[in-house]
Amino acid sequence: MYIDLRSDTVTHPTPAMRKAMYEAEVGDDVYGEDPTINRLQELAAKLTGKEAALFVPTGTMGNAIAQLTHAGRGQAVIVGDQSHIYHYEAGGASTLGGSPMYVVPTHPDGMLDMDALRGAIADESDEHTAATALICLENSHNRCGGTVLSQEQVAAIATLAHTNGIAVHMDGARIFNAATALGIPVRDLVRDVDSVMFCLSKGLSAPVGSMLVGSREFIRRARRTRKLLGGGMRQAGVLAAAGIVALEEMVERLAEDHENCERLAYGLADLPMVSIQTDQVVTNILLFSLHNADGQEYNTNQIALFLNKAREHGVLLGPMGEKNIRAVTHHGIEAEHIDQALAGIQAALQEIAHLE
Ligand code: TLP
Repeated sequence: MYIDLRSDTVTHPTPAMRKAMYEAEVGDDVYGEDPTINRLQELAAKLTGKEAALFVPTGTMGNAIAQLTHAGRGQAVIVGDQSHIYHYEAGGASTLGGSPMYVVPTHPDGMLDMDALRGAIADESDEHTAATALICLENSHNRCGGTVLSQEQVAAIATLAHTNGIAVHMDGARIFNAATALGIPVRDLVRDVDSVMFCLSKGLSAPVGSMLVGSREFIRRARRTRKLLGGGMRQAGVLAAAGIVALEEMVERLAEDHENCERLAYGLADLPMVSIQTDQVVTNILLFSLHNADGQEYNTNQIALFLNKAREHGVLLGPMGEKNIRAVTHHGIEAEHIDQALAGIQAALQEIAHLE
């Protein structure tokens, strides 16, 4: 059996979720008549302190709905150069919505560069530029290694945006991880943004689904955008039932994933050939890179070789960007699995060092 650290998306529904799914009361959600979906949406709105919520099939669709709803055709969306929205969502805002994406640098902690952000904001006055309608943030930040933006950092961006009449959307796929790491309620962390997408199907272990939250008026319009994208589901209460269990039972245990991730980070830091910034590891994601005895960093091909070796030793990891390897802890991964994973990674490293 593999120790699968490729992502927290690999988690399976818990027995409590399967039971809730089996027993779920359902109705046609396009008519707004699925009582289980309605309950999940109310719960999501309450937890995030927003007026309303919408159940959507995936995080990618949730982010696309937000961008298309906030920004009309020809209106610009500003995103970070390391963001999931920019790298891994097939350019949704631009390809589907006709919104140009303006890309600003991301700092190692996941924060957008404020000077670049100020420079990227455009208004209607110049006919050459697309006026900015939306700024997107990510918290926790995937490609930065699960780093967390504080409430103050979010507020700084939101103030700049709102002063300029621009909305803010947070890709909070792992917002409960971020809030857990900060030790504050999610609603405080998302207080200043206009909309948030968060995933039920990552660390929270539901099989499917994400939530989009915001004002009542925003969610009313987002429902139409969801329809446009083909995301209006019918008796999806069977899925929402697992989402309710995810929010009620799976949030508190995220701290365990963070402890295990830290344990992995310190174990990796002790291995020769591994470069890792342990102080950057604050949630359930870590990044590391590899170098040979001369200190030369491994390239993409060498990393692919290592990932295969690690697999042979029972550990599944994934590449992230050109030179990083990502590990993600999640439900089902216990401290003893971390120790086994470290042994497997060490063995894989020894074997590739011999190949050089
Ligand atoms: N991330 C996946 C991969 O796509 C990389 C993962 O394994 O981490 N926002 C963020 C920050 C994400 O990390 C992800 C998924 C999404 C959005 C998209 O969610 P889904 O997969 O539900 O479309």
